[in-house]
Amino acid sequence: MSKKTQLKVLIMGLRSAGKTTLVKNVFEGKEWDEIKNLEPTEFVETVQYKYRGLLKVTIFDAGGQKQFIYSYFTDLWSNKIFSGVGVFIWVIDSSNPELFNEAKQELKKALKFLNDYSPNARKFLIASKYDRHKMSLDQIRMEFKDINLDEVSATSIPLGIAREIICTIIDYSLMDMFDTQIKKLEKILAKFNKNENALMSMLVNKNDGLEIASAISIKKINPKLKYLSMKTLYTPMEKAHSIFSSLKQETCDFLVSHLGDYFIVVFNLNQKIVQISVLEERNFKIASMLKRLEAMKSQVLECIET
Ligand SMILES: Nc1nc2c(ncn2[C@@H]2O[C@H](COP(=O)(O)OP(=O)(O)O)[C@@H](O)[C@H]2O)c(=O)[nH]1
Ligand SMILES: [Mg+2]
Repeated sequence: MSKKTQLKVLIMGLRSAGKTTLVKNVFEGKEWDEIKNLEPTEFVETVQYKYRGLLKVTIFDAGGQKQFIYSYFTDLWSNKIFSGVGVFIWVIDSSNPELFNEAKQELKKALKFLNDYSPNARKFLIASKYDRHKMSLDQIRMEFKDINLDEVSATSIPLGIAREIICTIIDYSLMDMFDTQIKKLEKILAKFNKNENALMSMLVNKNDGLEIASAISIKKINPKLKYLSMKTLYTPMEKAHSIFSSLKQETCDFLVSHLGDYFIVVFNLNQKIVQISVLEERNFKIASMLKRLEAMKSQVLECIET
C-alpha cells in the first residue's frame, strides 16, 4: 500500500490556551470532568493514537511557555517540530483577548517555519473556551483575518463542541486514505443488518469513542452523520453510547439492553473495537446473532488491521 496511513498533527499556542485539554477530549474520549485540571505541558509531548481505529495520528502537543516557544524556532528544534506536518492547529484562548496580539505574533513566526518545512500542511485556528462568551466567532475571525488559514473555528470542552470540530478537520485526511476500507466495513455491517433485521450497526473505536464505520438501514437517520462522533448521533445511538461507556469498565464481551422500542446489542470484537447494533423489538434470537457476530469478527478485524 503506497498511500500514507499516518498523519502528524502539530498543535501550538500560548500557554493555557487549552491545547492539552483538547487533545485528551478528542483523541482519548475524555469528558470535561476528567480533564479540567491538567498540569501544564513541559516542552513537546508526542503521543500516538489510532484515530477512529484506522489512522495513526501522531500529535505534537507543544507546550506554550515562552521559553519553550522560543526553542521551537531554533535550528536545533525547528526541523523536528515543523517537518512532515499534515495538520497544523494553533489554539487561542478566546476568553482572553488581551493575549490575541501576542498569540498572533507567535503564530506568524510558526507559520514561517511551517511553510518552509511542511508547505502542504493545512492550517487551522481554534478559539478555545468559547463557553466563556468573550467574543463572537466572527469577531475572532476579523482579528486574525490577515493571516492565511484554512479555517477559524471555536470550541468548548464543557459545552461538548470540540470533538466534532477537530474530527471534521482530521476526517478530511482520513476519508481519502481509507475510503475502500470503510466501504468494505460498511458492506459487512449492512449484511448483518439485513440478516438480523437491525436498524443500524456501527463499529466504534474504544479509545476515542468515535465511529469507525456504520451501516444504516432506515431513512430516519441522516447518513451525513456517518463520520461524526457517536455523541452527535440520534437518540438510540446516544443511549447505546452510555451503555458502551459503562461497558468499558466491565469485562463482559456481549451485552443486550432493552430501551423503549429498541434493543441495543454491544459486542466486543477485541480490546480496541466494539460493534453496536440497534434492533427493533420483534424477531430477535440471541444465540444465532451471537454466532453471526463471531463469524463476522475476523472479517472486520482483517479489514481494520491491514
Ligand atoms: N472554560 C473552559 N476552560 C477550558 C477549556 N479548555 C481548556 N480549559 C482550561 O484552560 C486551562 C488550560 O488548559 P490546558 O489544556 O492545560 O492548556 P495548554 O497549556 O494549552 O495545554 C485549564 O484550566 C483548562 O481546564 C474550555 O473549552 N472551556
Ligand atoms: Mg498543555
